[in-house]
Amino acid sequence: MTNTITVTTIGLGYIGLPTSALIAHNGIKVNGMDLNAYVVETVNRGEIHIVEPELLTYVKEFVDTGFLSASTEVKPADVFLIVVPTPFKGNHEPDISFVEGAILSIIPILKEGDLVIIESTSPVGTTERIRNLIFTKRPELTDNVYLAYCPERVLPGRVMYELVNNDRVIGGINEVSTNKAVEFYELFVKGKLHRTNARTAEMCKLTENASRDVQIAFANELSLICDKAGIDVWKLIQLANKHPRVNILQPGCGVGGHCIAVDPYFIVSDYPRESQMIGKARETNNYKTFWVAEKIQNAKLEFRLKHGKSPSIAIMGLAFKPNIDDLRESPAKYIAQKIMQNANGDIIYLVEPNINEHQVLKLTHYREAYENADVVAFLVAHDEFKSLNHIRDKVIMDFCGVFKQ
Ligand code: SAJ
Repeated sequence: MTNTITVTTIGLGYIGLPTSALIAHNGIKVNGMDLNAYVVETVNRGEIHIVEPELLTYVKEFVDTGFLSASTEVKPADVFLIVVPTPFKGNHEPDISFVEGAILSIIPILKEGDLVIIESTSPVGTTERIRNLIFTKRPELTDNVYLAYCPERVLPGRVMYELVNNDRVIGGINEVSTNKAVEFYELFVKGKLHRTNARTAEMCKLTENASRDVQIAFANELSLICDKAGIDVWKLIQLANKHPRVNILQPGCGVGGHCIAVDPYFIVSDYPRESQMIGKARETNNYKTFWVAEKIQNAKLEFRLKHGKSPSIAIMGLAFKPNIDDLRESPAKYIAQKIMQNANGDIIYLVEPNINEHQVLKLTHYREAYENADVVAFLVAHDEFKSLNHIRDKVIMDFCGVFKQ
């Protein structure tokens, strides 16, 4: 495959825009399509609508040089990359309507020899369904259009580096499709490209995140056991991990984000009988969030019994994981909301050092909240919190290992 090909990306979000910018950086003309006119206008001005280090520099440079452009309509191209969200409906069933919508929009402009790649996280069998959809609507293209699944696996905050350097798993609907997709990724990926079939590639993405979910659930389950048994879970895990073949992850206040707490349901909803452990891990990690909220409520009641007044409470951390500002799907934010709902006029300090100002939530500086509150609940192990000294006369609830040795 040569750099004279053109690419259309559908979806200019957290993955679609960085991927488009990177492809443009390799001298390939890319048009990104997004239904959101604001996103399209922003990109065409050489600006970005998401927070991701280095991305702005790429977008600005390649919009200026004409290699990257955006539009609200799909443009004909040689390669189509589908990078739209796959949320779930009620009942935790995957919703692939955005992927189907994207495919329906390109079917009329597909031509012989085109390559279509789905990157969106998808339930097993999606690529085969998409193949049937394309070849039913355009039977003359049967076996003349190539189709493959290639999941992204980048970590927000490191996207521009990981898009280039991570290994990729690529599975076509047939061998020739796999090979065409590999040739395409070779143009901009330095990591290894691993060939497989579409079903395995789809399951691989789900497996990666389900595996992490199960491992975190194990750590969270240990934290519940240790709380009852009077054992310091952080010390326990540290000691158990001294075994050369044991590597336990860290407990926290639940699992958040848009991937690990979502993707396992894509397996459970299609294979409910078989996926007992994967389903249970989801339950355990969700339960941990409820448990933390209950613990804080109980600490509040105990304080009231002991001191005859309600405590002020500091909620330390709102993001879904340490050292980021992303509050979406955050267990800590859910816990904060629960505590606020039951506040009855009590003072609650909300702390998130990675956010200066929030439109709805009133935030307090972490040092001020820590010094003033009677009960301090650490929900996210942000670096800032690690510099605080343990104060004896406070009720300190460390749910994320800020003070672990
Ligand atoms: N967490 C713990 N304990 C741990 C590690 C994480 O409680 O020991 C919690 C975090 O606090 C957070 C959640 O898990 O709430 C998820 O955080 P994460 O850093 O594990 O993952 P994400 O959601 O930011 O990104 C994941 C990554 N997948 C894996 O590590 C297997 C990333 O590579 C994927 O690209 C991304 O999901 C995705 O898009 O699927």
